[in-house]
Amino acid sequence: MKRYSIFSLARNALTGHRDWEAVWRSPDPKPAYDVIVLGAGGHGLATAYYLAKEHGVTNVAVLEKGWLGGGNTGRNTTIIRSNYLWDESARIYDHAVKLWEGLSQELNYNVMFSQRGVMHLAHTVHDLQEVSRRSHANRLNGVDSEFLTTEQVKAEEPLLNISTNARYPILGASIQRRAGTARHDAVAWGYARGADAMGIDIIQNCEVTGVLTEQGRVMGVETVRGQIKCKKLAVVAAGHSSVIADMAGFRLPIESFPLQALVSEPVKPCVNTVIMSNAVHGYISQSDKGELVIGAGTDQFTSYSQRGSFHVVEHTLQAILELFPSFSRMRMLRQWGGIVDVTPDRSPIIGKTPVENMFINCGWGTGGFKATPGSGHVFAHTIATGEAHSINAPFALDRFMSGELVDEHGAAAVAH
Ligand code: FAD
Ligand code: PYC
Repeated sequence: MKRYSIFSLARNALTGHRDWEAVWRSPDPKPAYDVIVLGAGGHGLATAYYLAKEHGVTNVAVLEKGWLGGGNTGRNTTIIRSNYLWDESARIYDHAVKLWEGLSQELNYNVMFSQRGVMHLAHTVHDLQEVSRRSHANRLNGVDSEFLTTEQVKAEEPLLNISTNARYPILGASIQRRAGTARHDAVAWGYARGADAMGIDIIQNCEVTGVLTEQGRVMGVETVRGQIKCKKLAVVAAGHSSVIADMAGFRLPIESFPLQALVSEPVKPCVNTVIMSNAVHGYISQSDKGELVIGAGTDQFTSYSQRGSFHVVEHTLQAILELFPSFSRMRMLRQWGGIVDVTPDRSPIIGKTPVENMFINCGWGTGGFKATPGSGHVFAHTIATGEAHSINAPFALDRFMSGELVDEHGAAAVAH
């Protein structure tokens, strides 16, 4: 890898960056690959990276209809935590947190993982019961969690309104201190650079328009750049997963909804942790640039629009102002939406499909960013060996036939 001095950075800035070496190649597709990964979000790129790194599978193409990281990976609010209720979830999300802890070193790329803590506020007796039940369950699974009183919450976040006259007074909170945030784009870029360096072809502007099958087995894909054959196909298309499944002739228990977020103008550091509240229905953190990063639940209607409805933004800001009245004069800078793929039990689907050698990783809904490294890691194992890793075995598609659901509605923390 070429290194640049401060002088060459300045020279490049003044000459239109003409001499900069691209961080990854932009190859033409080959006629055939051992594995095609469909979707260059964080999960797809991590899958490709671990296929090469841990399984020596390098004859791989990652096909992306837009630009890499331009889907939910580049649109999310970057909250990372592993405080889910059930053992199965604790295992997969904490596997991811452990990988996050070493990811900047692993990729030699600063993903800005910041373990600033994630708080879940409790405003009612029911909230207190839910938060403490989950906290106990977390600790039994080796996932750190503490309970905070109202005063301890205030000490963490001095700007929070703890008045007992509030519509939803703050009665306490749980906090996971190993949880936090990371830089979303950097995760995609770090994995892309690492995968490319091991020989994987990342092909952007290459939409998959059809799945080729013969006698129930995947043979390749039809794309806007022609047909590409493959021995194995790994679909990691988030909000478009059911569109791809439809191309291959099967249905997924997935609904796609817009999920929105917004950021304020930058201000000096004033929010220390990530604060989530199910009762008022909003969450907030502060980026390293100083912007307040704000979001809430999904829109009510299924859609493939990456914008979302205006009243959801209004509702979200009302919720944030209940928690932080002093933000009432902040100005909002940007708002956007992504398309999230929601399963009936709010847990992901990772594993085989009814089509032989076609694998799927989807259904992360509003909460898959946090799982990116862990998801890619176990999915690569599943693709390379043809068998589920013990961590992703409970998340097979057939749980919707057997009824062995992993119900994480409560821990999803964002209503959907
Ligand atoms: P994506 O990044 O969406 O990647 C899928 C890729 O597939 C896309 O790039 C898409 O263009 C490509 N694709 C689709 N169809 C085709 C096709 N036919 N051909 C080729 N390519 C195709 N999660 C958290 O853990 N914490 C959060 O704080 C959080 N906040 C969120 C806030 C918002 C506003 C949104 C929208 C989501 C949030 N999420 C959060 C969820 C998280 O963003 C996703 O679960 C996660 O990023 C999914 O990653 P992915 O790689 O599977 O999907
Ligand atoms: O899963 O923690 C989460 C989350 C926060 C915001 C959106 N998703």
